[in-house]
Amino acid sequence: MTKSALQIARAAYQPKLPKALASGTVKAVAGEATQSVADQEAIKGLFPNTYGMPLITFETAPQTEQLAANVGVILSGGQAPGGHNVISGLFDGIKKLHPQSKLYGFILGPGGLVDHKYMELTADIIDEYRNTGGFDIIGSGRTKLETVEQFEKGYQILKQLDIKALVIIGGDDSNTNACVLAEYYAAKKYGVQVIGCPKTIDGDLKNEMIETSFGFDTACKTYSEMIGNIERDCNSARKYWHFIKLMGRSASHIALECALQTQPNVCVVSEEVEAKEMSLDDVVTSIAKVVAARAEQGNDFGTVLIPEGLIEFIPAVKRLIAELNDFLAANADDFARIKKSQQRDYIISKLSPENAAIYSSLPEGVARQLTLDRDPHGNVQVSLIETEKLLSEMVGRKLAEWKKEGKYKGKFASQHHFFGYEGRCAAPSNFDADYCYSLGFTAAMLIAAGKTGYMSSVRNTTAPAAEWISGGVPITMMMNMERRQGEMKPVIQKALVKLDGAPFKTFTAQRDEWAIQTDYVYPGPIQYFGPTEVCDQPTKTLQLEQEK
Ligand code: FBP
Repeated sequence: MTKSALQIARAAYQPKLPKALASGTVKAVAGEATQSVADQEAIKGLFPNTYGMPLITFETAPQTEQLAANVGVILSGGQAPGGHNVISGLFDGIKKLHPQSKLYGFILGPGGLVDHKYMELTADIIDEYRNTGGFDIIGSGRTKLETVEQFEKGYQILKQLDIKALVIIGGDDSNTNACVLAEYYAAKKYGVQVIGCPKTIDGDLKNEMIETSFGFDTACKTYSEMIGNIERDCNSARKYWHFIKLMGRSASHIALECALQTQPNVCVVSEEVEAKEMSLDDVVTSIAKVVAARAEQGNDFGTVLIPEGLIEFIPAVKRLIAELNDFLAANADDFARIKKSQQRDYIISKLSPENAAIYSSLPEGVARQLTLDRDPHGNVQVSLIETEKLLSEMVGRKLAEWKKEGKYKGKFASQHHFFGYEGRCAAPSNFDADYCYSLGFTAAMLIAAGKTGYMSSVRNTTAPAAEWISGGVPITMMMNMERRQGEMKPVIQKALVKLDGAPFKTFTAQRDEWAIQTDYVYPGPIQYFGPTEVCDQPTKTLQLEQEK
C-alpha cells in the first residue's frame, strides 16, 4: 500500500496518556452512586441491573494478576476522526493486562455482531491504522441493536469466540443501545460486559462527565481551515456570498465552533432560532439585513455558516416533522404504495390543518426531503436537505424585493458549500489522537475492573494529557425518556448548544462586529508536528466551557 510522507511520519506518533494509565497498572476507585438526568423512576424500572452504579476513576496501583480475556469491538454510526486510535488504545490496554487476550472487530457496525461477521485484530493490522482517520479497519454501520433476537444472535457469536466484553464506539443512539444490551446480558447473567465510547463529530454527546465526543476537534479544525480559505477567497474576489452548510444532525456545535475559529459574517445557531421562535422568514430576513448593511459599505461579499440541523429547529417546521414522524412510522406501507407524483397531496390530506399549511408552503424539494426514509434511529436525514441553497435563494428573493422598494442597492451572487464528509475521516489531530487512545485504553481498564453499562470517560481535557482523568460513567446516568417513532423510549439526552453557555455568549458578544466588518481569521490546516500551541490546542468550545 502506498503511503504519503505524513502517513509514514504519523504512524510513529505515540499518543499521550493520562498519568495514571501511563503508569501501567491501575485500580478502579468508585465514587458516588448516580441517577439519571431525568425520569429517574422510569429509567430505574427499565434498567434494574445497570441503574445507579457509581462513577469510576482510575488511579495508579500495584499490579494485580489478570486472566486473558477476549474483547469485541464495534464502530457504529458516522465516521469520526480517531476511531482507529480508540481501537489501538483498547488493543494495547488489553494486551498489557494479558498478552494472550484477543481483540475481535465486528465488520460494518452492529450488523456484524448480528450477522456474525468479524475478524481478529492482530498487532500487524493495528499498527497499519495507528493515528489514521477513518473507520476502515473494520468499517461502520447504522444498524440499530434493539431486539431480543439481535441480542441473542450477538450472544451466540460472543460465546463462540469466548468474548468477555464488547466495546461499542458510537454516538448517543448507539450508546443508548449499548446500555440496553448491557442490561439485557446482565439480566440474563451471560457474563458479557458492554462498554461504550463517546464518538461523534457533532459534539452533542457530552455532559458533566463526558467533556467532548471524539472527532469533533479534528472535524471542526478541518472545516475551519476550508472556511478560512473561502473567506480569503471571498475577500480577494469581493463578489460572492458563500453559504456554507456544516454537518451536525441536530446541535449547532460544529457551526458555532467554526464561527469562533473563523469569524464569519453570519452564523445561524439552530438552538437560538428555536428559543426565539423564529420563522424561516425571520432567519432569511436576519441574513438579508447583514447582506444589505455590508452592501451599504460597498462590500457585496461575505460568508454565512448554516448548521445542518437548522430546519428541524424552526418551531413550525419542528411541529410538522414530529407529526410526519408519527404518521410515517404508523403508515409506512400505505405511504410506500403512493405514486411519487401524488405523495405531496397525500401527505397534505393527512396532516393537521396547521402542519398541512406549513408543508405546502415549503419548496417542493425540501418538502419531499422531509418524507424521505428516516435513518434506522428514526431521524430525518437532514444532511440530504439543501438548506444552504434554500436560504440563499430566499435571501436573494428578499433582497430583490428590497431593491424594488429602494432599501437595497447592492449586487447579490452566491456560492454554496456543504462541509461534512470532508472532515469525518481526516487524520486525527493530536488532541483526538491522544483523547481516543486514552478512551480505548480506559475501556480496557473498565473491562478488567468487571464493569458493564459504563461509558469510557476521560476528563480535564484542556490540561496537558498527563493530567487527564480516566474513568467510567454509568450510561444510565445520561438517560431520559423521549418520544421516538411514536413511543416513549429511554435515550441518552442530546447535548444541544446552551444559550447561556460560554461558547455561545462569546459568539454573541462579537457577532455584530463580525457581521459588518471583514474580520476573518484563517486557521490554516491542522498541524501534527511543531510547537504545542499550534499542535495541541483543544477546540475553542472546550476551552470556553472548561474555563468556569
Ligand atoms: P453520528 O451521530 O452517527 O456520529 O453522525 C454524524 C453525522 O456525520 C451527522 O453529522 C450527519 O447528519 C450524519 O452523520 C450523516 O450520516 P450519513 O453519512 O450516514 O448519511
